[in-house]
Amino acid sequence: MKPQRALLALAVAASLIAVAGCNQSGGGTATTGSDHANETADQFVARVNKEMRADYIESTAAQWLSETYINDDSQVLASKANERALVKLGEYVEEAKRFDGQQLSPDTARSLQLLRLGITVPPPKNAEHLAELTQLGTKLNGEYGAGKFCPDANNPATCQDIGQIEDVLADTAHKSYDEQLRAWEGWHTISVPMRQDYRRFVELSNEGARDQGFANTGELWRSGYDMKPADFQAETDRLWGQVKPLYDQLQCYTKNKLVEKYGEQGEVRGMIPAHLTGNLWQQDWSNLWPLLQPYDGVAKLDITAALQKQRNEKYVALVAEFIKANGHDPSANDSIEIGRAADLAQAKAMVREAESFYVSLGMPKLPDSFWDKAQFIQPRDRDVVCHASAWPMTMDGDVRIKMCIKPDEDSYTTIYHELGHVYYYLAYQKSPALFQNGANDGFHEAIGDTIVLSMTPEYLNSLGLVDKPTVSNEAVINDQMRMALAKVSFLPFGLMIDRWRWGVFDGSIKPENYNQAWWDLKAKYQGVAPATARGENFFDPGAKYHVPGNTPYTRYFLSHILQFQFYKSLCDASGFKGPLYQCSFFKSPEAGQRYSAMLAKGASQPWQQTMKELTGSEQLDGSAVLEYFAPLKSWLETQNKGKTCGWEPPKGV
Ligand code: X8Z
Ligand code: ZN
Repeated sequence: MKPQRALLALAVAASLIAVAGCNQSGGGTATTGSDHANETADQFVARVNKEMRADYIESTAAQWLSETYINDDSQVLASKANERALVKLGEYVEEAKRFDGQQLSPDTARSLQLLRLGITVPPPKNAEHLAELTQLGTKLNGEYGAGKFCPDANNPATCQDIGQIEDVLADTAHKSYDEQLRAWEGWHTISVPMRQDYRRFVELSNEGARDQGFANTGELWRSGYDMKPADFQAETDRLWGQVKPLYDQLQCYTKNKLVEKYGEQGEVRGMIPAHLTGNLWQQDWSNLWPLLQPYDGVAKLDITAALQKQRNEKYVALVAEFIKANGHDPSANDSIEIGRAADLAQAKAMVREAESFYVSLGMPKLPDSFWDKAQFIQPRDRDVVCHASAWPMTMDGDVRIKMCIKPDEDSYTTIYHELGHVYYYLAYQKSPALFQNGANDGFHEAIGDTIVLSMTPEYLNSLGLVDKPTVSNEAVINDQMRMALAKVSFLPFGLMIDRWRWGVFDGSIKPENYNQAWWDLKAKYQGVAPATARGENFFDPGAKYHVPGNTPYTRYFLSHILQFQFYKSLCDASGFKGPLYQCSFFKSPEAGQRYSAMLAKGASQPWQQTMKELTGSEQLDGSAVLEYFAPLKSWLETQNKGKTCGWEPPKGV
């Protein structure tokens, strides 16, 4: 997702553009600055807030359609709506310049700052270039959503979409090295045609950034953190330095396990082969559980098996109902329909469970419109962007998620993640439009994940998803490993994507080196490498949603630090005493109150202040991550003793 600048950004979802509101309704032309030449700064901000709220509805609706019905027509509508929104945003930014140097109230000053910095795609002043930019953005996003690997180009029946490919990769226990490689390489064919469009997109976006007074788009993205862009970059380096020793232990343990299983093929010069982590991008290694589980036979943590069982029980019940109503067995077609009804019921039940967690903290139930309008499962009759997102459609209660939920652990935790965005939207929906955003974008990403950290074995057991937890050191290590495979593996990935994009935007990575630079960064940060040559005939960055979707990514790195800080504070608020990793603040109204108070602030003040109110500190700090994983870290160190760790870093990065 991309939740975010609600107004400035098509919130969430996928927008290529951080949009700010679009044209006036009623057929009038866009209001120009000259009509409002006598406005004070306060009046200007009040008008912008009002217009954004009104205009936002149209561009978001177009965006929603273009992602839930990918076709040429919906793409025209989405690009046009984004174009109008960006024209308007550019006008606001121009108009706001007349208040430069004036004495302003803190709220007005902050609003003007957010107006300028809350843009994801900066609009070029050249109208043709702006139109081209929005068209390319929509096209890239749609290409990713519709992406399929067709082993036999002449036979559409052989095509596999991302969901099918992910299912192959997820089954690390049963799929062979070659099967995994084929699936991984297959998905990376979808982005080959994006390369030229992406290159042009970068040129146009940079033109917009320069027109808005920034050196390039990357600098604009780094400017949204209430500190100097260079300081922000240094801050991310500092945080990575804090947690890298933990990651290195996990990387070493994983690599050696892969070598045990696959022999020489289990590593590439000390690095993990990119197709062997159970994940297309090596950002979450949960699917390597069968290989990496520390202690077999200690209480099972197989959430996926439990969810699949629930889904199958629903299917069986629906078949029985069908037979009772019709007096005969379902036909093949009926069975497909019944299967889909079971999928939908299961998906909604999973969302209900996540909702219950939030409600247990004192937050509201989701509105009826959510249940009517969200996309829960993948439609059968059209292409959609399956990548999960959460949407504040109207800034006034019509909140939705868009997912292709499957009965598995990944979907399950992603639902909790998406509802974090949704509850943020609901908490700040009464605020002025310009403040309807996260304290920073990392906060938005961290809300639901903080709750995922509260999914202890006890919590999962209370839902009937895992066995009754046993109390032992083995159980602790197993549980820590389960969390680390999702959270620790992610850390360097969260950093490297924008290290690549910042380089692309500032020109230090040239189009002719796009792929090389990508793999150099993956080697440097993650210690992963492709098993086969990935020359410049490929465009592997485009196979990761957020590149064609143009969603800044450092937010997720921040979130993976922040969520542990939030979790620690909410555990404290709930009165929990004990080792951090054992805490769940489920059913704690005290924690809920603290959390809700933070959410309601939105972007109305610098994030450091919001952070202080929740955690007592203004600093991002990786020490909560280290505190949480302390038992696992020493266990890994023991396991890795005498083993070969480390990898040969690429030259020149
Ligand atoms: O994109 C997402 C969410 C939507 S904001 C599903 N995430 C990142 C990803 O999938 O790459 C969540 C974790 C990282
Ligand atoms: Zn998100």
